[in-house]
Amino acid sequence: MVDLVMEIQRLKQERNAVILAHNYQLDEVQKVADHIGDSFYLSKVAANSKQDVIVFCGVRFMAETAKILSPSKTVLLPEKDAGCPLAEMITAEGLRSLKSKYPDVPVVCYVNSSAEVKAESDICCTSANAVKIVASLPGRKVIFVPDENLGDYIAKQVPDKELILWKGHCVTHAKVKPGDVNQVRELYPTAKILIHPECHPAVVDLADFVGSTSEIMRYAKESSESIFVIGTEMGVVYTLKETLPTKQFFLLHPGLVCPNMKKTRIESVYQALQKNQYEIHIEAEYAARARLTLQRMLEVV
Ligand code: CIZ
Repeated sequence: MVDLVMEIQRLKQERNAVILAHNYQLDEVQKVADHIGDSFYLSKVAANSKQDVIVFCGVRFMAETAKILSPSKTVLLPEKDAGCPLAEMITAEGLRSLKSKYPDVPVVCYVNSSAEVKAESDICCTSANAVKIVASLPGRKVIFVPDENLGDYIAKQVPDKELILWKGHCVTHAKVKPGDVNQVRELYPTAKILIHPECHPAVVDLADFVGSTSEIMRYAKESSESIFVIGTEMGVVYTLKETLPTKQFFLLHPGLVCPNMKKTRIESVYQALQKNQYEIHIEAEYAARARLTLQRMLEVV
């Protein structure tokens, strides 16, 4: 039987490739990755990497972001159907129609969006820098797409802004209800409950800490507490258990499993390197504008 880990290492050398894995990837994929992190961190790694080939273990918008920022590199998404329902909740046409109702209002798009939607926006953001990006814009009104839960969270952090929100949401984070938080508080009264801002506002209101995946991980590392309940995708619990073995981590809700993130298996990574699949191409028509939207974000944070 082929030792996939060894074969992946061999192909990586042969093809001068780097493997990037999002925090939400399966344990077996994180184990063969050269870098693990959120989409923003991984895109910066991709842009600065010396390798010719980037295998992006995540979902489509993440691999697209890496390609937009590194146009001369070959970017591979190991599972071609690994999409993001949230990113698919808005189209460029829908955004153009919203913009026509609010001329001159700047548009911030969450990184969970297609290249076409990015091209139609003024500046991009991730959950780690969304508050800073919105606060940096001139004027009172801001159009924020496509995650209305994250938008609601930002609006509360930047009260001098009026956010015009698109009605999109992450179907995985939306599974958590306030009752789930109350239940775990009873079960683990000393635990700190760390929640992603893609959860519903009524859930976010009950958190001890709200943050992106990288912020949740930093909080758990720096905290003097030892028990944590994690309100984001279960891949983060895997990384936390690996990196902080003396602390205890529990998943807030059993449904916090993104089926698209879990499509990528170690076999998919092997096939990606062996067959050069599935290569990301961005239409020239909107690649340059999408790059500007991402570069503006990089200038602020
Ligand atoms: O930006 C990312 O990678 C996502 C989708 C979530 C997060 O909080 O890291």
